[in-house]
Amino acid sequence: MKPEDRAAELFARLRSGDRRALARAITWIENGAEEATALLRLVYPLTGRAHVVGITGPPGAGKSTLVDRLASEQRARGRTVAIVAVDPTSPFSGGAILGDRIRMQRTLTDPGVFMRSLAARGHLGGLSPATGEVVSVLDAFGFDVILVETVGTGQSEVEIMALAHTTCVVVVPGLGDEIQAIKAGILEIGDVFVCNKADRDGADRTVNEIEMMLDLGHMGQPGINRWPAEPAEGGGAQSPAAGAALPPGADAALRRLDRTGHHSAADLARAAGYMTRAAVHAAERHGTANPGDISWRPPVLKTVAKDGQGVEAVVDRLDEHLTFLRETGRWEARREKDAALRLQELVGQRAARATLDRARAAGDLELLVRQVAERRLDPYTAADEILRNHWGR
Ligand SMILES: Nc1nc2c(ncn2[C@@H]2O[C@H](COP(=O)(O)OP(=O)(O)OP(=O)(O)O)[C@@H](O)[C@H]2O)c(=O)[nH]1
Ligand SMILES: [Mg+2]
Repeated sequence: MKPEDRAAELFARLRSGDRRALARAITWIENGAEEATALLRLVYPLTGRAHVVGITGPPGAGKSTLVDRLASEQRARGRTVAIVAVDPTSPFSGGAILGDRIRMQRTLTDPGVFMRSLAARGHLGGLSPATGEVVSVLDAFGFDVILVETVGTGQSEVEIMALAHTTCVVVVPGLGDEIQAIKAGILEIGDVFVCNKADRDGADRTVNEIEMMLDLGHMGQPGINRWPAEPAEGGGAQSPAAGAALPPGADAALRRLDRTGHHSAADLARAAGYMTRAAVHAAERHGTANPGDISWRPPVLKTVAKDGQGVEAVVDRLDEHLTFLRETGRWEARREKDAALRLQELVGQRAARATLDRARAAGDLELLVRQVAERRLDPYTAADEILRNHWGR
C-alpha cells in the first residue's frame, strides 16, 4: 500500500472515533513517517475548532496535577479533553512520563480524556517540533479542549504562546524573590496566571506581586477582569523609574510595588523598563494598545491543585479568555495569521530543501562550502550563487 492509501485508511478510522488510530497517527507524526504528511493534509479541513490551552511554568510547580484537575472540571462541563505533555528533558524520560501517568490516573480511565507525552527530541529547550501537528490531529479528532503542558524554558514559552489560544502560567509561592516573575520573563506570555501550592506560605505575596506587575503592563487601563483599584495619586513620587518611558498609569502601580518595601531601586528600575517592553509585546494580544478597546487584563488565581481547590475558577477564566478572543475578532485574526505563518514556513522549508538537494547533486554545494570554509568566498555570495543556479528549477 502507498503511504497515501495507508493515511486514507487511518483517516477513516479517526473519523469514526477510533482512539487506537489516534495513537497510531501521533506515532507517525513523532517519527516523521511519510504517511504523516498525507494524513495531515486530510485532517486539516477538520481543524480549527478546539480551544488550545498551554500550561507552562517551572519544573515541579504542579502543572501535571493541575492539568489533571482542569481535565476533570472540563469533563464536568461536558467537554472532551486531550492532554499533551511535552517533556523537554530527554528522549529517555520514561520516569517522568510514568509519574505523569500516575498523577493523571483520575482522568485516564475516562474515554472523554486522551493523554499523550511527547519527547522534545533534538530541539533543545523548546517544544517538540511535532507538537503543533499532534495538536492538529487531536483537534480534528474532535476534542473540545486541548491542554498542552510544557516546562517553562524561555524557548518553549515563546513557542507555547504561538501554539495555544490561551496560555496559563503556573507559579508557586515563595521562590524567595518577589520579582521572580520579571526575572523569569513570564509576564508577557500569560493570559491567565495561577499561583499553585497556595497551601504554602507566601501565596498572597506572590499573587500581589504579579498583580502589580500586570498593572504596570496594562497601562492602567481597565480590563474586563479587573478595574484598577489604584486611586489617582497627586504628584509624581520619586520613582526609580524616572527617565524610563513608562506607559500612562504605570507610575502608580510602580509606586505600589515600591511600597511593599522589599525592592531595591535597581530592581524597580528594571521592572519599569521590562514592563514597558512587555506592555508593547502584550498590547496586541490583550488589546491594550488603543484606549477604549475591550482589553484583557490577565487574572491571577490561587490553586491547591493537589486538592482541587480553585480549579473551577481557573476554568471560568479560560472560558472567559476564549470569549474575549472570539468577541474581539482575535480568534478569526489568529487563524489568518497562523495560516500565513504556516505557509511561509512550509514554502521556506521546501524551497530550501529542494534547492540544496539540487546544488548537492550537481556537486556545487560541496565546492562552495569548502570555499566558504577556507575564506576564499563569503557565504553571501555563495548563497546567491546557489540560488541563481539551482532555485526553482
Ligand atoms: N503542597 C502542594 N503540593 C502540590 C500541589 N500541587 C501539586 N503538588 C505536588 O507537587 C509535586 C509536583 O507536581 P507535578 O504536578 O508533577 O508538577 P509539574 O509541574 O507537572 O512537574 P514537572 O512536569 O516535572 O515540571 C507533586 O509531588 C505534587 O503532588 C499543591 O497545590 N500543593
Ligand atoms: Mg508535569
